[in-house]
Amino acid sequence: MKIVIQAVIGLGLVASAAQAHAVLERRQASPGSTYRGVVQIMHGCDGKPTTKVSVSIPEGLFGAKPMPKPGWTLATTRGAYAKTYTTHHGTASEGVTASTWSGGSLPDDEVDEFTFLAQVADTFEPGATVYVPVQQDCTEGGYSWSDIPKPGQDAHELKAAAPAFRIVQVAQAAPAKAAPIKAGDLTIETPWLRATPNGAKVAGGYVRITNTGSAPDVLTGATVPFAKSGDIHSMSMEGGIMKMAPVSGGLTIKPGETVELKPGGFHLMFEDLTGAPKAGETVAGTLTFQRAGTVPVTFSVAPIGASAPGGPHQHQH
Ligand SMILES: [Cu+2]
Repeated sequence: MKIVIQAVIGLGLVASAAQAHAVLERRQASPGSTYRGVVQIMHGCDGKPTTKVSVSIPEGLFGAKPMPKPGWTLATTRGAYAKTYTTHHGTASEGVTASTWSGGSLPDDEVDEFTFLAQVADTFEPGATVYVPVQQDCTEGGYSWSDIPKPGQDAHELKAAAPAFRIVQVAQAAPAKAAPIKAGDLTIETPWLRATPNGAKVAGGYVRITNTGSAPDVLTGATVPFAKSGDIHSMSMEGGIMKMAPVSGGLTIKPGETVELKPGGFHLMFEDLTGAPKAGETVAGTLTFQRAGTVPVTFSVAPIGASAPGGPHQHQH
């Protein structure tokens, strides 16, 4: 009997030693995206509360910004990157390389999160693992969650594995941005649709229209082969509920104005669907204007629920 009890206790010790106290909540990011690094501290040190958490930002994550936490003092370390990264607004060759939250007290039986945002270099290969070492200090003792597996080694064998996430490729939502279409005084850019599940009754369409002329024009409707009708809808919050309504008389685009139809705002509403657009396809359709007439456009199809035509890789400016 005694032997059995000892064996059970022994197993318990092994299990707790292999259990990481510091983990990243988000396990995936795609090259070129913004990663939200949420370091979760799951336990203290041998029952003692955590008083300091230091996160190292590895090479390849640039433009890092830590999030302050009430009750904790935030300090950052800046340094040069090994490489220079291209951003939307220039290049980045240095930045935050570590951030430390200290002065708080996180009891052993509570959990908390320490967050940073960083750009993921677009040079990462899908399948790569990015390790984010974390130093955890308590009122007594501490842990250095910084072990990185050698090639062929299983991360589970490590005593104090560094929190990590994987680089994954996002399904390329849409083909390369099509050239803007000119129709009289109008410039029509990035017509796109959201893919719909089979059996869906409606599909949303989006587009950006600029009026470079001196007279207003009005978008009155749209067509695609798989829908019996295409109208303009508005979306607005009413008493905390999102409501859609047809825009009577169409959507006016004043001289010099750019109107963007986008998720959560004005949109094309295709109804009575006879087919379902699939992500990655293109769909030939038309937009109808009072002055510019009927303009052929090609809608690209983004995944179900996408908020932008190019998926998370594309930034809206
Ligand atoms: Cu609608």
